[in-house]
Amino acid sequence: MSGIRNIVEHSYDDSDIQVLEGLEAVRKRPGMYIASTSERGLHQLVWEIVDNAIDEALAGFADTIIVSIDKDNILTVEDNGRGMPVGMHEKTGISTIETIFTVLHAGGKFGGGAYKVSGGLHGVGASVVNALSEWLEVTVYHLGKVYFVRFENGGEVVTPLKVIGECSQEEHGSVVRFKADPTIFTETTSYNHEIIRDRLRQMAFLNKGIKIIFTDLRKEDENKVTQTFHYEGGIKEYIKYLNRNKSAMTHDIFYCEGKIDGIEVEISFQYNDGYVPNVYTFCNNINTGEGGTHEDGFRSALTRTINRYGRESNLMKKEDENFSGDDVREGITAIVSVKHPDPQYEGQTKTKLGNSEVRKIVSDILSDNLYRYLLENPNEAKIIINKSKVAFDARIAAKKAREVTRRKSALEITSLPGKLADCSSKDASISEIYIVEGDSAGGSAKQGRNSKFQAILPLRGKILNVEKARLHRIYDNAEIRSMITAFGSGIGDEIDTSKLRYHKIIIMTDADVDGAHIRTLLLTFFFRFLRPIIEEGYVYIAMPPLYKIQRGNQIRYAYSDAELEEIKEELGDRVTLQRYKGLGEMNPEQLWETTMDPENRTLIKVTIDDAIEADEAFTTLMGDEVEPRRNFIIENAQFVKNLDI
Ligand code: 1YM
Repeated sequence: MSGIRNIVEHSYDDSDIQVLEGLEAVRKRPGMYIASTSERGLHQLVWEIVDNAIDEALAGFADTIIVSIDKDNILTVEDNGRGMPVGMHEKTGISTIETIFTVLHAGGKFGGGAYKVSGGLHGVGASVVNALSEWLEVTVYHLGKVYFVRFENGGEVVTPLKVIGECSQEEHGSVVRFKADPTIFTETTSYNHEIIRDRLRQMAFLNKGIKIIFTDLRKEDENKVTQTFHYEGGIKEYIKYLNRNKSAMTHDIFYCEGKIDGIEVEISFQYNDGYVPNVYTFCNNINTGEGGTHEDGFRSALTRTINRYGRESNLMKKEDENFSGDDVREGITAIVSVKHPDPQYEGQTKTKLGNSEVRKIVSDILSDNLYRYLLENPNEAKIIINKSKVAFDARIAAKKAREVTRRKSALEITSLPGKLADCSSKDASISEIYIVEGDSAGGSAKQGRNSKFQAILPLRGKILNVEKARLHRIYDNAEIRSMITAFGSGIGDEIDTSKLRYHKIIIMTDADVDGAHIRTLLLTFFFRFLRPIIEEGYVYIAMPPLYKIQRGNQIRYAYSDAELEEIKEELGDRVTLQRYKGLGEMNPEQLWETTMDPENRTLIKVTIDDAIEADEAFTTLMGDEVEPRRNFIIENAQFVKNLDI
C-alpha cells in the first residue's frame, strides 16, 4: 500500500503501472479494504461515494445529493458542489480526478486541506470503489464545461478525462456512476432498498440542511421510487422521529451545539415515559455503537447539571442524595454527534471513540447549554427532575427489596408466611395462589378453596394504601414480604421464574373502588419488581360477581350490570337481588362457586400492557402534582371510578 504513494516520484508510465498494481491488490484481497464481499461490502461502495458528496456539502459548497439505483443495479451519486478538480495533478502528470480514482487513499492527500468528516471509519477512498467495479464513470460540471472519464475492469482508464459538452455557467457538481463487479461480489450485486434508505435518512438527520434524494427505479410503488430526506432541524428532528411511537414526557426537545478546538458537537434529547435510556452517539456520521469519550462526556455532564439545577432550584432538598447517572437517563432518547478531524477508534468493533480531549469538550458544551436551558425552561426542568426522582425512588426500593430477600436467604429462612394457607401440591404447574383483600374474605376463601392446589394469602387491604407512600416504604411492608416469600421466585434482577411455587397468581379483590386501587398497587409492584411473572403469563385477576339474583331455589350471579338486566328479564320480576359489596359478604360455598371453581370462574390474564397502565396510574396517582393527578382521573374515570383522592 505504501509503495503506491511513491508514484508521485515516478514518471507517468511507471506510476501508471504501479497504480494498476495498487488497484489489483484491492481486487486480490478486497477483505483488506472493505468489510466483506457480501451485501455489507457492496453497500460500503455506496457510502464511500456518498461520503465524498457529504463532505462537499459540509464544506458549504453543495446542498443537494441524489442517490439513484437503476433497474440493473447501477448506482449513481450526484451532488451540486464545486465539481471534482478537473486540472492536471502537477506531480503525477495525470488528471486529479484520475488520481482520486486510481491511487489508494488519494482523496485526502490531494485535497486543499479542507477537513474531511465522512468516512472516518471505513474511508478507504474512491479508488477502492473503482477497483471493485466492472466500470465506473465520473462526470463533472464546472464553469460551463462537462468533463467525463471512464474506467473499466477495476480501474483501467478507458476514456481519459475530456470535455464532452457544455453546460450553463451556473451548473456545477459531480456525478459518479458505477456497476459493482459481480466477480468480486459473488453473493449479490443487488442493493438493499431499506439499508440505503435508512442510512440516507440518517445522514440527512445528522447533517442538517442537506437535502438527500433517493431514487430506486426497481420499485413499482410510487412512494418508494423517490424519497426526499431533508431536515433543517437535524438531530433535533431525529429525536422527534425516534420518539414518534413513544409518549414524550417533556414537551420540548433539548438541542445544543458548539465547536471547541475544531471539534464540532451537537446534542439533542427528550424524555419519554419509558424506562430504558436510548443514547445514540456518532462521530463523523458513523454510529459509535460502543460509545467512547463523547458518550462519557455526555453522561457526566447530564448527571452533574441535573443535580446542580435540582439543588439550586430547591426541587431537591439538602438532605436528598444525588441522582445517579441511571436515574437521570431513565426514559431518555438522546443523540450525541461529534465531527472530529482526526478520530481514533477503539474497541472490539472499532466503534468506540478514543480521543480523550473529546470528553471535556462534550461535557463543557452540554453543561453550559443545559444549565441555561433548565433555568430558561422551569417547567421542562421540573418534569426532568421529577422523572429522575421517580427513577431514584424505584432504584432505592428495588435495592431494599433485594436486601430483604437476601437477608432472608442468608438466614436460610424459607419458612412461609404465617398467614399463607398453602396448598398441598408441590407441582407449581397446577398450583394457584389467591391474593385476597381483607382477612374476612381471606377466611371465606380458605374455607371455600380446594386445598389440594389452591393457596390463599390474605392481605390487609388498607395497609398497602399508605397515602402517597414512596415505593421503598411499601417494601418495608409485611404483606409485600409475604408475597415475595410465598412466590419463591426472588425479585428484581435476581428473579428466577423457574422457582415460582405457583403458575397462577390470582389477584382477588372486591369489585369496588378500593379493590381496584389495591389491584393497581399490586400490579405496579409486579410490574416493577416481578415483571417476568407478568410477561410469562402467570398473573391473573379474579372476577367476583356483582350481584346474586335468586328466585325460589334458583340462584344466579351477574358479573356486570348488563348481565343483571339479562338475568332479570329471564327470571321475571319476582326475584330477590343482593348486591355484593365485598368478597367478605359471600359465604365460602358462594365464593368457590362464583370466583374460585376452575369450572365456573372467569379469570383475566394480565398482560404487560395492563401492568404498564397500572404503573402509569400509580405514578400519576401517587405523585405530588395535583394537576396531572386530576387530569389522569378525568381521563381514566373508568379505571379508577370514584377513587377518592
Ligand atoms: C458524487 C460524489 O465526490 N464530490 C466532490 C468531491 C471533491 C470535491 C468536490 C472537491 C474538493 C476540493 C476541491 C477540496 C473532491 N475533491 C477531491 C480532491 N461527489 C464528490 N466535490 N474541489 C473539489 O477538497 O479541496 C477529492 S473528493 F482530492 F481532489 F481534492
